[in-house]
Amino acid sequence: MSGADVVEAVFETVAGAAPEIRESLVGRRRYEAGENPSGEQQLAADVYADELFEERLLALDGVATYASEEREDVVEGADGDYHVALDPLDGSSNVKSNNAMGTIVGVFDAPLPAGGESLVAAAYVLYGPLTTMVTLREGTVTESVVHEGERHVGTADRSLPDEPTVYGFGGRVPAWTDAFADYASEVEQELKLRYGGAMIGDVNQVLTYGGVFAYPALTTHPNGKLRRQFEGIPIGAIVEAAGGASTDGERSLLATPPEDLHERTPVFVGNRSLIERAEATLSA
Ligand code: P6P
Repeated sequence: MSGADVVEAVFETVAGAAPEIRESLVGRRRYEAGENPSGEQQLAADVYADELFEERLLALDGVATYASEEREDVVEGADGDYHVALDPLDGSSNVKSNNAMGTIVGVFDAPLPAGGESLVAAAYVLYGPLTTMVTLREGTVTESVVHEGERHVGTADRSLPDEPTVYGFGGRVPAWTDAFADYASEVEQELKLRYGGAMIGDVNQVLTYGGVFAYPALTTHPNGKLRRQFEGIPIGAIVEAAGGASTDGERSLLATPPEDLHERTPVFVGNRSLIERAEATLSA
């Protein structure tokens, strides 16, 4: 299979699983005994989604390994040239409050952990009032509605609006650094707050309305909360391809390969002007 065929097969598999993932949430809102490698409690839904995606993605020709936010190590499959990094249910804590959450996918042509230079495709599924899927391949960002596991293209070439409208900043305000608090106080005067507690829902607002999403370095968590491999790189690539920008506070999220599969990074994505201001304020 060509690389394009493998990417399409990954996208089809993830979209195809969306109805089952939605259905699986019913009755799986309880926390399991275990924690994920980031030390976060796992919902039964997290474990179910992770096992479903592992089985189906490793069954694809060309997919050599599977890694997920929910498991310590990379899982070896059959021979292949591509490596899939997944956040099976990003924002799963939102299941209990019935708020939006998503699945994040990165397809790499190098063994994981791998950086932006090895990313060949990325996508996210947003389980909101509708199920939608945003995909990045060959530089183009496409948004589709997923109905009965099939993608129906809505916007063939999604790009950020030139004028930003919304912002969403994570972390508790008392834990914000002084520099980030200065940046936030400027942005709060200009944009509308949209923060839902699941990165995918908040990033999709930025992609739709323009603006900035950030989960910054905190005084309590100097590397922030989000994972570079599973969240920062694929989402940073999607927003950059849509005409926006990303940063970890110093440089594009695609510029620094993760040393550890589960390492955390500060994440800023959105309109380029807002990202540049963030870097300027944080480096002052
Ligand atoms: P907080 C969800 O757990 C997640 O990893 C991201 O999806 C989201 O942006 C962030 O954590 C929310 O964190 O501290 O607001 O609960």
